[in-house]
Amino acid sequence: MAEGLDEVTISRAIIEGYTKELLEATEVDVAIVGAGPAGMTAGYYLAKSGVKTTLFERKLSIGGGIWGGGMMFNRIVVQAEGKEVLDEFGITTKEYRSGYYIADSLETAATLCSQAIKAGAKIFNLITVEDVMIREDDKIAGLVLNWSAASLANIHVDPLAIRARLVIDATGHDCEVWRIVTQKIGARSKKRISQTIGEKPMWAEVGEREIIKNTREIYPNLIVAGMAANAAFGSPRMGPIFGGMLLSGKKAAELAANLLKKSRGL
Ligand code: 48F
Repeated sequence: MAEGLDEVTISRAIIEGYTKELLEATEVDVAIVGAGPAGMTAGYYLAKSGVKTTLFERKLSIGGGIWGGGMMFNRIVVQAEGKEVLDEFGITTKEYRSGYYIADSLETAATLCSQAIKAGAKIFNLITVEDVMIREDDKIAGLVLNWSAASLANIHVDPLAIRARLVIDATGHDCEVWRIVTQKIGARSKKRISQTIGEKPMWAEVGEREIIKNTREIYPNLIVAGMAANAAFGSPRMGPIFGGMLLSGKKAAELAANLLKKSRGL
């Protein structure tokens, strides 16, 4: 048992450890907004392939909509393709019927997070992305961040900014990053911007199919993934089937890795 434990030393360890990582996060290859299933899956695959990747999550807990499963029954369902991604993470699945697999939502959220971090992705919780930086040629160049708690301060607290070569909007049903882009620069942009449409009513089969094609670079240097992709392109929500979220995160990572390679002339 250690003796003479000193609270100030503990505090310094936390402050130094955290700020070192936050400083590292001011220049990244890929910044992912939202640590739900799509964001964490994208973060895992990108970090695994050696891309410097950071996730910003507004809430205290990561995981987004996974924890609650379906109507707070903490189980999720995936189809065969989604199961392959869960297998890659080592998450247990049980076959329910042919083509339907059940997983524990707590194991899923915890393992996606743990594997993304072990692969090298950094996750910052309690930080809200409140704006984007746009530079030459109307391209996304970074993110504008604030402590989520700043909104409780009842005064304007100015944010800080980080540079990112690519941004992935994995903010779920509200597709917040894309919404910011359409609202703030839509009319003024040299690029053609379609307005955010919002998701259509629940239709699992169509939603799961369309999410893959909707996962794409929606604006220069901005990829939409997960439910944000379906909300941005007006496709259906799909309820507690999660394969699409995992596959969308995986596709976003592949797209991002290819775009980075292209921009480096590889
Ligand atoms: O909502 P969320 O889980 O999105 P997802 O990864 O998965 C959707 C499913 O959970 C479910 C579904 C399955 O069929 O439809 O809903 O697409 O995770 C999004 C995360 O982004 C965070 C939010 O707190 C959540 O954890 N987030 C949202 N806006 C911001 C943000 C923001 N502006 N800054 C930081 N984090």
